[in-house]
Amino acid sequence: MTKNSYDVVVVGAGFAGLYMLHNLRNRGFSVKVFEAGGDIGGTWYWNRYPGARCDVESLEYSYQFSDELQQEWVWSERYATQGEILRYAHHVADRFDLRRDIQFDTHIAEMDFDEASNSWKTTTSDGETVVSRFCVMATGCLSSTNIPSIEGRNTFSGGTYHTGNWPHTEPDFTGKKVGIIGTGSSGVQSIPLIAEQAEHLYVFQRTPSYAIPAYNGPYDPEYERERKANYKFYREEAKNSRSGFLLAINEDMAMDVSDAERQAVYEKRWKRGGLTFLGAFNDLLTNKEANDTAADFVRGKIHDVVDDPKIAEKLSPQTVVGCKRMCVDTNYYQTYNRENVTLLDVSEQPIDAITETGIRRGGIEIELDELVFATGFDAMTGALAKINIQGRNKTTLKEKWAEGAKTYLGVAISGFPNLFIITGPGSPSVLANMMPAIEHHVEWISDCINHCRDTNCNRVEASNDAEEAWVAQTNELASHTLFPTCNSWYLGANIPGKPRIFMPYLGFQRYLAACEEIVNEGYKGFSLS
Ligand code: N01
Repeated sequence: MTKNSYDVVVVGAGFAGLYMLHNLRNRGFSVKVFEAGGDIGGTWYWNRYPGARCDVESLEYSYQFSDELQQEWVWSERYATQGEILRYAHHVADRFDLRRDIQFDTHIAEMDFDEASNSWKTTTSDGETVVSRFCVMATGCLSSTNIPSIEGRNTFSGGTYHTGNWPHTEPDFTGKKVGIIGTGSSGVQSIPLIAEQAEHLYVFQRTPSYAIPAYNGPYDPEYERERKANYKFYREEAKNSRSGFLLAINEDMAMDVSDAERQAVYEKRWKRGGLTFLGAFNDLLTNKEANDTAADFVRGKIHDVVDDPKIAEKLSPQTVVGCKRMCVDTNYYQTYNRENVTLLDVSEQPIDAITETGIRRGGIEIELDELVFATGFDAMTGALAKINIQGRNKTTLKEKWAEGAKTYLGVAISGFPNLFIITGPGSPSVLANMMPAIEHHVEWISDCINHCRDTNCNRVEASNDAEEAWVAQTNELASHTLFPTCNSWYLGANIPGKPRIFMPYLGFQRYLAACEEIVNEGYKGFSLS
């Protein structure tokens, strides 16, 4: 007979689910992990589009819970490819013998809390049920793909793809007319490579992105040796930062220095490449005047690279830099100098419809053989919303979050006892380096479950008051920044009808301190019974 009762059920076998399993298992808990994909890896299992890479440096985008692991794994490049990151995930799963507790190709349909027994019943879409005292949602922040409802969407007769659900057999675009909708990070990474293969690539851009060159390349062995020798120091430094990675934020204010000094700082950051550009000055995300100087600098770089000034202008964002996540690119702007690439501005002239043979825009049909959606995700809440989660008093999470996601610490939800989320809305998650953010949550949740076992408690639940105060604080922190000024997925603004509420908690170090304090004060804001 199959076992159907566990201490903990974990949903998702990406980096969060894998470490959750390992950590709980080490503490003697019985754990069952369900994964919708055919294998481990989460984001890196699904996002296998051409050019998919991490925009955080490899030596930082990796687990630190095992020193042997971090010493033995050798990253080949500054920014690892999707394939290399997935190989790393496989190495972790093999090293810690994780697969035996993971059930693949399994979607979770329903989760119901039973108040009498203080346990959850989890039901798969095949009708299999398991019971557990605790559930941990490791379902990811960017895992529920968004395909916009453009008229005629399902009538296209060629191949259609979403970057976040890319086929395992690589499509061959050779000799094909390809259309791509979307110019966020996924579009920016895939467009240069698709353009190299396709006969012609049509890019449908609604809002241009700011992209900073990656200057990717192999790691200098000496740099890697030094980093690894001092990993403890660098990991601590990152924890004591705003974002969980080594952005090296310049404490100067942009408007306190001369124009020439400012330009020199931007130039230096630009030459280093990557997201550290945003750390050029301390006030880039709080002072619009300061931000404008960074925006002007990037726009100038776009004009330097793109031959046709009209195309350069269309590619130049007018929004706040960093308000949407910046992209890290390789040859993105250069791609628009190719003769087989056409940029179509759909903010000026929207798409009328997708047709059987292409895309109609302004009454003119652009014939396509293949269509790629690089249109992003229903971020942070989308994957949870797909599961019918029913807490106390038969209230569903969908009902609870109808006006916007509310959590305590981004980890727990009032009315949903014994349920935890890894990197949920209300935690730094997507505005931090995901790996330390995940590890911190896993360890915090595991400590909490362990504490419950030690103190014979059967139910852990966030109080409504603590949750309200946390949501207010999350919004308050965002209100002092420029983040709420654009229609980003951080606000849910990319999904029609989604309540507009700033979801990530700003400040990694501040967040870690808050979580620690809550534990030190006897799990303040939680009731344990
Ligand atoms: O998605 P996005 P993404 N008609 O939401 C456009 C992470 N990530 O998959 O801005 C026309 O950023 C939309 O236009 P607009 C990273 O955190 C990381 O690219 O809404 N266009 C936008 O251009 C990132 O931020 C890496 O006007 C439509 C695009 O689609 C996050 O994932 C790599 C449209 C969506 O951009 C999401 O990135 C990849 C419509 N109806 C992703 N609807 C790394 O490097 C949407 N768009 C680690």
